[in-house]
Amino acid sequence: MTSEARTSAVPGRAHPAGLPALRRCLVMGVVNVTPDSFSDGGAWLEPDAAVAHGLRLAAQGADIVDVGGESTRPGARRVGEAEELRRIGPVVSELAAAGVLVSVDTMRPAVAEFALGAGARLVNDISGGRADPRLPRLVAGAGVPYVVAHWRGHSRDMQDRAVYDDVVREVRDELGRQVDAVTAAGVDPSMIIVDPGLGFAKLAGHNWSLLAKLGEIARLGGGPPFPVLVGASRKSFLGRLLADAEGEPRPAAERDDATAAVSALAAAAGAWCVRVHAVAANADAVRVAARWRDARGPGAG
Ligand code: PMM
Repeated sequence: MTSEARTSAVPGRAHPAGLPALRRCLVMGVVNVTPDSFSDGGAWLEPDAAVAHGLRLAAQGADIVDVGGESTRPGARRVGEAEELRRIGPVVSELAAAGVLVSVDTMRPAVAEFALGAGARLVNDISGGRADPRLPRLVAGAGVPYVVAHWRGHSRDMQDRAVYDDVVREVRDELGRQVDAVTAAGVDPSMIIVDPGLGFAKLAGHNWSLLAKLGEIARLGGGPPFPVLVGASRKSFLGRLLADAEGEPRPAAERDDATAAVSALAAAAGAWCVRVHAVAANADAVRVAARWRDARGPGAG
């Protein structure tokens, strides 16, 4: 047993049942089975390529592999349910059969239901229960962990909704109401993971403000803090930060070092999981952060 493979949770932090309880931030590797995702669209559209990629991410240290069949990049139109199912079906089935801990990235009950039946163990709903209220009911019935992200509307026009006076307070309040709604639908609060939804109805400055206040995002309602998932990987606010002298944003494929820096900082601040495209560097980053937290002692982050 390695020093991190203990069953005890990080003190004061919840670990949803059925997911690894490690003394470090988890790493979720991304497999987008889409032609049009902003960072890796088209790369894993063929089922065999997607499965091979998921297995590679697991071998590189992904604790969870997140499989999605619908792009949510700003401006994206929705894909049909049958097409989403066709994309993710064989990939979820084969990865789960190979022993990978699979999550399904979907807003659709039928897609989640298929994926759970095929062995997925976590539902990642970027709409946090808002796109289809039947999804939280399905998750409640299945008794699986549920990622509830802050969300204001579908990708097509979501950036028109990126208007805040105080982004941390408003995201916290709105996410709190989303959590109330999914618990009212029957989801056990101990199975909820919250997510600030970076880039979803948020401009660059909003994302930075939320990252700087992850602890506040975790504390919704009066109970213990919720585990927080952070999805910063390759997002455009990193490209903008690293723009060249002409102001041209750094391309998505060249944002992995910056992503690992965010992962280290988020994990040191107490994030429960980072969702990333390039697993190896981020798996190292969360281990650095865990050691950093240990050295700082109790009460850190
Ligand atoms: N971001 C994307 C997709 N799914 N899920 C969660 N929980 N959090 C996120 O921030 C998130 C997500 C968009 O990124 P991608 O197109 O590179 O997958």
